[in-house]
Amino acid sequence: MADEETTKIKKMLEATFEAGFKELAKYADDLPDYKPIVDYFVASIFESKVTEWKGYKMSGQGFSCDTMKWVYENWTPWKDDVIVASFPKTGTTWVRNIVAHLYYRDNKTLMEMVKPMAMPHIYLETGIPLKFEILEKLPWKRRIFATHVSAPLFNFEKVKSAGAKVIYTIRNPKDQVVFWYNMMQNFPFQATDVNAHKMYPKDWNAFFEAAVSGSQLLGNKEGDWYMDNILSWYPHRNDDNVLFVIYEDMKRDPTKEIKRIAKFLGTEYSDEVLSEIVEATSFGSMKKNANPTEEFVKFFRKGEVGDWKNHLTVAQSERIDAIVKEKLADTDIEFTYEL
Ligand code: PPS
Repeated sequence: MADEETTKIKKMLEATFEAGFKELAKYADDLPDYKPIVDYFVASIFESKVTEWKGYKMSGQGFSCDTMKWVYENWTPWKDDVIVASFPKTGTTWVRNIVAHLYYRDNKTLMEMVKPMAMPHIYLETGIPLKFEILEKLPWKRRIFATHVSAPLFNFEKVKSAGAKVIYTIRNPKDQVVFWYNMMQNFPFQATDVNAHKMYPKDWNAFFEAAVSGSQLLGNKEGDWYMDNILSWYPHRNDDNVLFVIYEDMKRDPTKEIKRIAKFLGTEYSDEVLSEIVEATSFGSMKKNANPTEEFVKFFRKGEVGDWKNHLTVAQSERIDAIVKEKLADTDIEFTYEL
């Protein structure tokens, strides 16, 4: 990427993240200086740095094993905080938005705070720990976070004893890899960022290979892919404070699934209100309401089930079938590849 273009994007990202902080600062009296978070985050998007903890690795885009280790050891959630756990691109943002509507719909201020509560705050493992100091000063009683890490990096005991809840989302891996490819094409990696180019090649076939062979470091062990992330969370599926949600089920019957989430959170609403929430969290509404970072990476792409048929070769599709069969043999998970 040319220097001029890099500087332009850098400035745009800095301005976007700073604007998010300024927006949040309206709701708190004395926010600490947030510049170090912005600087860290922007640098990490442009030049990925591999971090490692317990044999699990993360690389760039604001994600850091150092931050996750800090979270594991030092951060305690609040009662009824929700953490949406997922492998990337499986419905995290949709579920976070549903929870936001269920939790905040009667409070205008909290609803306003949802949009700036975006990157670099939302993932437990993004940014630097200073962000938690900032979030603690804001006037919400229940927060909504996300995480992409494998379960061993997540402090279940602490989360449970604090009374916080976890929603784990699952989506069929063929649509997942297609979305992931499309989004990563919009990332402004530097030509010198060898690591990022190895993990996210421009060529579709090479990208597919990097994904399924576990070369992308997203809080996993090298060689582990999406199925290993599922396997790590699967033993917790029946924990009292954990709910598994399936993207394709939400597409098939959003009212039913939103009702299930509402019940899990203890926030039951009338059918009329639920249908308002279904509408407010539909793909069309969320796309219209996208924040600047989401617009930048063209985040709301299609939101469909089965788009993989336009991208995967027969061999690639069969490769995923074989991995799923091998890895998930001892689970009751069955993916839905078309509706
Ligand atoms: S991330 O970056 O990991 O948080 O991505 P994630 O939110 O998990 O997944 C992004 C995909 O979810 C789609 N999406 C939705 N689909 C249907 N309805 C709603 N409301 C919705 N919101 C987000 C988003 O468009 C990405 O999928 P694709 O298929 O690429 O469009």
